[in-house]
Amino acid sequence: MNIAKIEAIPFAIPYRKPLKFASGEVHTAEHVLVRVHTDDGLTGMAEAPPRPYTYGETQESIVAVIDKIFAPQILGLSPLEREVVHARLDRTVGNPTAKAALDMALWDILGQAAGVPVSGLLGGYTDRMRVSHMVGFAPAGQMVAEAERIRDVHGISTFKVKVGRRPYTNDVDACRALREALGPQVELYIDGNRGWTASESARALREMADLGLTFAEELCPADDVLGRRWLVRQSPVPFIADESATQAAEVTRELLGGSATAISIKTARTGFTASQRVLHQCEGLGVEMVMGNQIDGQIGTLCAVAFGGAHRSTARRAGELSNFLDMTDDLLTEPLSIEDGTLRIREGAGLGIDIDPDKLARYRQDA
Ligand code: MUC
Ligand code: MG
Repeated sequence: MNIAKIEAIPFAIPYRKPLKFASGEVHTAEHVLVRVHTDDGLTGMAEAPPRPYTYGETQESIVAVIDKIFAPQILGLSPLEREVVHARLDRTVGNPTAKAALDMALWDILGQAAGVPVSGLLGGYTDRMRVSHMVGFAPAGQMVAEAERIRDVHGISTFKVKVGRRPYTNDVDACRALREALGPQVELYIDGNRGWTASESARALREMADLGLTFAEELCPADDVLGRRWLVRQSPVPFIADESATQAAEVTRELLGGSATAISIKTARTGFTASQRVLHQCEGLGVEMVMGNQIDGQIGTLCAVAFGGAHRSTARRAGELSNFLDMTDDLLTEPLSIEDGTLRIREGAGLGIDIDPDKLARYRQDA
C-alpha cells in the first residue's frame, strides 16, 4: 500500500452571511480538497482552508505547495511511514493547513485499510461532541438573534463571541446583551483575534467580570510579549492561545512564557499527528484544551469531531464545530447535522467522507 497520486482541488462555496472577526472576514469558503490515492485503490481525503490572516496561506499557495513540493516528496511512501512523510514535509517551513490535510488524508487511508473509524485509531473515547457556536461581529441585537436561533434550532448552549473591535465597549455591550438574553445556564467565552491592546483587553475583562465568561482567547497579540504576560497574569479565566500556538514548540513557548494558560487545538492546522502531540503536551502540563474551528467546511468539521471525540481531554467540553452551518452548500453526499447541541462522529471505516461528484463538479475551480 503506497501513495500513488495526490490531488489538490480548489473549490469555492459561498457563505449565507459573512463571518467577521478582528483579524479578517470570510464570505466564501475557498478551500482545497486534498485526495491521496494508494496503489491498491484506497482514497483518503481532507480539506485545507486558506487563512492568509492567520497562516499566510492562500488557495493558490496550498495547491502549488502540494503539487510542486509535497506530492513529489511523498509519492511512493506507505501511509504507515507517517514519520517519514512528516520529516519530508517539514523540510518546508509553514504551510500548516496543506500539511495537516495530507496528514489527515493518510489517517483516513489507514482507517479504511484497517476497516475501523479513524476516531477509534486515535483513541475512541466517545462517538460525539457537544458543539460550541462562534458568533461573529454584528450589531449586538443581531448577535443575540443569531445565538437564539442557533440555540433554538440546534440545541447549542455554548457560544464563543468574537471581540476585538474598537471601542472595546461595543463588545462589552454585545457580551452583556448575549448574557441577558440567553440566561445564566449558557456558556460564553470570548476570542479577540489580537484586536485589542493588552490594556484594552484588561479593561474589557474587568468590565465583563460579572458575565461569567469561561475563557478568553487571543485578546491581544502574543508578539506584544510583556503586555500579553501582564494581561494573562491578571485574567480571571484561562487565557487560550490559538493563532499564537499553532505547533508544539509554540505551545511550549506560550505556556512556559506565561502568555497563555489554555490551548486551542485545530486539526485544520495540526492534522491528527501533530494535534496528538499538542494534546499530550497539554495533558502532561495540566492545561485545558478547546477544539477550535478554522472556519472549516463539513469535511474539516468531520476531521475535528473525529479527533475531539477520540480523546477524553478534548471531548470534555464543547468543540467549535458549527461554522459550516453558515455555508450555502457543501461537498458531502450526506450532510452533517447538529442535533440537541451535539455532533456525532461518522461511523464506518476511515473518516467517513463521501463526496457528492455533482457538487464537486459544480464547485471546483480547476475544471
Ligand atoms: C478563531 O478561533 O479564531 C478566525 C480566525 C482564525 O484563524 O480562526 C478563526 C476562528
Ligand atoms: Mg481563535
